[in-house]
Amino acid sequence: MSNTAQVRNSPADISRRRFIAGTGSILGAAALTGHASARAEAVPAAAPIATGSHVPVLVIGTGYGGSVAALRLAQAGVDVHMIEMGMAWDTPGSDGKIFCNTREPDYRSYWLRTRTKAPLNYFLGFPIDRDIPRYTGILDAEDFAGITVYQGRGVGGGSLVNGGMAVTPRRENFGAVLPSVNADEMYGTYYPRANAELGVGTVDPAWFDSTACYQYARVGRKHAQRSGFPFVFVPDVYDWDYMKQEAAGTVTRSALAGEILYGNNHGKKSLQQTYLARARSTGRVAISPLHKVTSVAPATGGGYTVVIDQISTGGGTTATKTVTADRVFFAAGSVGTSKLLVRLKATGALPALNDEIGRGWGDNGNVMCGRANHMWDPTGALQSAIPCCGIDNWSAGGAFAEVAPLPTGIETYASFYLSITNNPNRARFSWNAATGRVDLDWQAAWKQPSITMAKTIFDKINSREGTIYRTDLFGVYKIWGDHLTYHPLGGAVLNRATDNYGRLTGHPGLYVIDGSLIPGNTSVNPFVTITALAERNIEKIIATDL
Ligand code: FAE
Repeated sequence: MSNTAQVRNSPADISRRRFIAGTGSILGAAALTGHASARAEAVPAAAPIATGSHVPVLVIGTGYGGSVAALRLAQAGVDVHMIEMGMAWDTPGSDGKIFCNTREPDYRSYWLRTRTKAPLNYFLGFPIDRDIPRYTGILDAEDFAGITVYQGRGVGGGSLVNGGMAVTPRRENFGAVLPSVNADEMYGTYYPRANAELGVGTVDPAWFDSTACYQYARVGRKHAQRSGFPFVFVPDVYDWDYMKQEAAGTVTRSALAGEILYGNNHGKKSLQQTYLARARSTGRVAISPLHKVTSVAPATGGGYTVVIDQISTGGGTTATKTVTADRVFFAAGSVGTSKLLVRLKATGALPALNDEIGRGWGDNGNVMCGRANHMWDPTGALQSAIPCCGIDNWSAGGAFAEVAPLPTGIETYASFYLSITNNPNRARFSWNAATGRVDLDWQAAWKQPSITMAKTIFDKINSREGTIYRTDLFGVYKIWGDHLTYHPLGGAVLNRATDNYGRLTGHPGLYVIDGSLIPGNTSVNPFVTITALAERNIEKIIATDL
């Protein structure tokens, strides 16, 4: 039930109505004037893989797991070829920029869609999606029956589109995150290694207290603390010194210009700047963008035959290549790896995979909501798109809420949150022979536990502050953003579908090394755990298998 009816004449309601009157026309106009930008063809990176070639190691995907594997294997003297279905994202478009802005999504924004599918798809009750040319854009909004799963597409995977929030789970929660993994090793060695390689840092608290661009976060802190919730700063891979210069007006703005979801042109240390740069500098790592793996099967004489479609920026197949590899690492992300393995098992290409393949998938309990503040609590027209803090109510209420930005460029009086919750529901991927697709049996109603957990925070804050939920951000009178996840996890769970280091059962030389190893929830944002687990597993694999 919404609080709106109970507090209809509250100051918050008045401030909201004034805000709507003042800004509705601006946003309405923005929503209605969507236009299609000219297309820019991608320039492929040097030497894409050739049909008939043989490689010692082939890595499917260039996100966190794949990048860790490539760097460490190359440092151990092994040649690696990485196959990436998305673009290289190293060439500016006609506007001189590699990535487009959240306020003006163009052909670069979405993966093979003709209309944007913004996670926050309404404002003031108006839909804000717009038509775009179909193109191999950076953000995939992949629809399953009960949920839309957002994923990064391109060299760098999710690091290209994510908020960079680099969070190590609290140690007391780790046993539930990865039950078969030694916590001492993770917290003593692999989490520190991952954080160092990713370039993780925390906002300067003194600057946080004074800068206009985090007023929204300070309002979030005030409200959390007044309701008795622990407030925490959250580390990030964004370059905090660069952000200070953005605020001072001495460099080109990125986080302070609303860039995030469709890529950051400056400031963000994506995998292209960290693991992948170091991997490439070994001279042993090659990457083929706009190449999609469609099959992996045992080759006669040992190793694996890998079939790869080369695709155009319109999504069509321009060539089909067959290569062989001694070893193959599945690093296509939770959804990508699960879909491949489920199909390859069901169609007989990898018959010895076990029945755990496709199981144990979770959404990391993601749910979003907004609150309408009083007029004396403005959240600021200038908002850094990089979140830097959260409300930790995990142990008491099962929710960890990021204080998230709404970087619209205008004052909204809104507080916005992405909550990670301890949702127990797990879904399964399965092969649908009739459609030739892999289905996921997640049900929309399975988000209810997440809403209940998030409400342990926001009902209390609303009650304390005399405020209400926003109802205009996810539809017409809809409070909860419960139709999506940014954090797919599971589908090839560690120590079930694989051994305790990611080796797939039944097929020696095949490994999983991405978010599909994690059984559905990390209690915080997942990429540091994905990276640290990959560091742990590849160390063991190099020591014992190669
Ligand atoms: P991922 O990074 O998804 O990489 C997989 C790669 O494989 C992709 O580049 C795919 O294009 C590619 N691929 C897939 N199938 C194929 C195929 N058949 N052939 C060739 N290539 C293929 O996997 N996490 C955080 O910790 N903090 C955040 O602040 C945060 N914010 C997020 C915001 C958004 C909008 C999104 C979408 C995600 C966010 N995440 C965040 C989640 C995080 O990015 C995600 O957990 C990791 O990227 C997953 O890493 P993987 O290595 O599993």
